[in-house]
Amino acid sequence: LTVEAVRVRSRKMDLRIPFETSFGRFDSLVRLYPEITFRTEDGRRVTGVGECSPLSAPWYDYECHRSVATALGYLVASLTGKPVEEADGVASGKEPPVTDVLSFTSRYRWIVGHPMAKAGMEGAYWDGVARLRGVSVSSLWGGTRKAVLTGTSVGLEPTVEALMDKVDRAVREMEVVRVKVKVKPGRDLAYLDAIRNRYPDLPLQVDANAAYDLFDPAHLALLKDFDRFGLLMIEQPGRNDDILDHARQLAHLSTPICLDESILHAVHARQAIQLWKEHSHPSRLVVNIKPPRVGGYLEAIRIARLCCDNGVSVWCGGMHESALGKTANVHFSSRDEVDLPGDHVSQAPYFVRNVGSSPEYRRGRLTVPSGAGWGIEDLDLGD
Ligand code: OSB
Ligand code: MG
Repeated sequence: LTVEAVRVRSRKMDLRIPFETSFGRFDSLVRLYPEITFRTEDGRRVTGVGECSPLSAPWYDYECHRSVATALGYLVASLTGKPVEEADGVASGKEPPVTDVLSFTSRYRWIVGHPMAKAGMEGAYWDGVARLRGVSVSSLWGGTRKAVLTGTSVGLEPTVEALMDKVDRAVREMEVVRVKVKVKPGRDLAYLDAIRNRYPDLPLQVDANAAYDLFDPAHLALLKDFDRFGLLMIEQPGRNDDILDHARQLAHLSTPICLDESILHAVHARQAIQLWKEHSHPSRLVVNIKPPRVGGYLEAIRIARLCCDNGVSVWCGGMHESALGKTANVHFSSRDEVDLPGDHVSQAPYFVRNVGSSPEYRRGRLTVPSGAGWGIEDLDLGD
């Protein structure tokens, strides 16, 4: 199998409704799509496409669409014209096809960081290999689920009424199986009170995107107060680069802590599990696995297995991917370690114009596409 050509297309995509989190508010995003043309020994050609889904400025982490474009330049140069090992053997059961993809990713392993650029490129590899075999990426990865559960992520709103409007829609119209709301200090307790008053039993969780200071007594008191809302988890309350203090400073909370920004690879996951064993309990740790954040799908699968083996729940978060990236997340979520609902759908279809259809959605469940590759029949990336 040879990488014959790689090209990258990018599209600026307008969001239907602006999204606000503790780090900022945005109404459009640039998505980059690496496309690889592979040639087989017997002269067959197949193409695969992946998606890079950074934000437009380094809000969430250091990556943004400009840094991804720069990193992709190095990735393309490292891959072009080079042979990669022919994949031998489809994943069976729980085993991801590790050896096959390693010969591909090893070409660009020298590049430090830039996980979102790498994840998009690796996505193109998986799509291509799955197409070559005429199977879905989910089956290549050993996915077992035919459908995956989904919740939605509701952004910050300036008033309680505006937030309740969004929550009402998520529960009554979309019928998602759980709701996640963004929080930050001062925009938390009153909002959660309102949601719980109307929906006492709704599976509910919050995401702070690092907005709380784990050494500020007032912030710690707020987080402790969240316990009375019976939340599924508090996602990333503290700073990105501090797993240790998430474990130590929040051990007295009964609400599980979910790490998003803090987990960039399996080593971080192993360290988090170790710290929760020492200071708390693994059942009070949750990991939000985003393939873009961890540099690709193989690393995502590694983290999922590690967590599962240690009694840590995992789910698949989102980066406001377009239909391609979301579909890739759905394929990943079909593995049985992924035991909690993901952030796969939004209030209005995210983008004014998307690049293809999303997986079939009904009442909180998305069907895992069964066609070859990602299985998106009407994908249209333009030129
Ligand atoms: O922290 O999970 C996050 C969106 C962009 C960047 C970070 C996050 C999010 C979301 C929405 O919460 C996820 C989605 O609906 O794609
Ligand atoms: Mg998050």
